[in-house]
Amino acid sequence: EITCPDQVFLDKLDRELKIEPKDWMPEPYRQTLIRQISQHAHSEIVGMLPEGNWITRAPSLKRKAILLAKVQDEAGHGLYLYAAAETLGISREKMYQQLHNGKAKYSSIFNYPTLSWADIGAIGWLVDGAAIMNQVPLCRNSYGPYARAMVRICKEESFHQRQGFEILLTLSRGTPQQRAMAQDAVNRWWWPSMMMFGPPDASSPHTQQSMRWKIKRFTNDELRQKFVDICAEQATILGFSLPDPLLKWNATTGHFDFGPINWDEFNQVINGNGPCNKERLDARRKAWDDGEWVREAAEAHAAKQKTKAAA
Ligand code: FAQ
Repeated sequence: EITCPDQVFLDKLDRELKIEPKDWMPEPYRQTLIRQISQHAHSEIVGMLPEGNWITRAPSLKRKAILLAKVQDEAGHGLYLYAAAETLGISREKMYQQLHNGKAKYSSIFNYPTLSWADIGAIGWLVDGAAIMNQVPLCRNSYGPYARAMVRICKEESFHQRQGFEILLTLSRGTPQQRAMAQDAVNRWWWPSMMMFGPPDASSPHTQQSMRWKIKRFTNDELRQKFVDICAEQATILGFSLPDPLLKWNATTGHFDFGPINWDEFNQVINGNGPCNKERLDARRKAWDDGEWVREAAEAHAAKQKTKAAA
């Protein structure tokens, strides 16, 4: 009996088995994964820049060591994810090229500036909080190498979220100036964090198919709602308000209602016109150019080793 490869593929999805690199898979499934995993990797790498901005100015040696470790974790996440994308047949050079020439996206959130130390707390609490909400279900996505990479990433991400919450809690118990600085950071990061989940389901071109392929387990709007519900409660513990006059508990739905999101701003940012898009891409391109001599030296060394081994 001959079974079609697409039947084997669909049967695996049905039975919650993982698709592995050497398995047959439909070309659009492969392309969707390459798109999503590479953009996710780029987000981790570009995401090092806004926080990197505060490493030299962290308020104590302990805060500096923690932030340094967090930013290094993000480099690691980028590397696991690039490695997972490579198993789908795309080279790392090609992915970097797509980032540098603006073809591949990275998360909109990293195009906003970090203006004060409190932004490091707000990023940890809200940006890492949103990242975890989106990434925990990705541990169960249907592509094996991506799902396995996400398990470790999520463990580290939850440490990141807690360190952000703790920075804000400390500031909330501080002087009036410190409380004001933290409230200002929360005000600026709230709406951009809501946009991290992507466009509303009704205007998301990829959600339906990705749900069918079990790449996505929840829709953008479902995850956004879970995020609002958790943050609304945590904000009370922190003693900060969220900048949304329409945020309100709804006993009928069992969720918090929230006000309209500025999708115009989101579209501007993902089309390259956010406050820091140019600065972020320039920094990545410069890092690539400055690293040229390292790549050349590594290749020369590898070639020499190969000649030696052959001799
Ligand atoms: N920014 O149809 P959909 C982190 C694009 S966390 C930019 O909904 P999809 C940790 C989307 O790519 C951040 N672009 O698409 C960290 C598509 O464009 P395309 C990274 C966005 O893929 C914390 C178009 O809009 N996390 O880095 C955004 O089904 C702190 C249509 O959208 C991930 O990448 C956006 N916010 O759903 C690091 C998670 N939203 O490709 C440092 C994995 C949408 O057709 C510091 N990715 N777009 O040109 C995903 O779960 C999904 O790709 C979504 C988008 C949910 C982001």
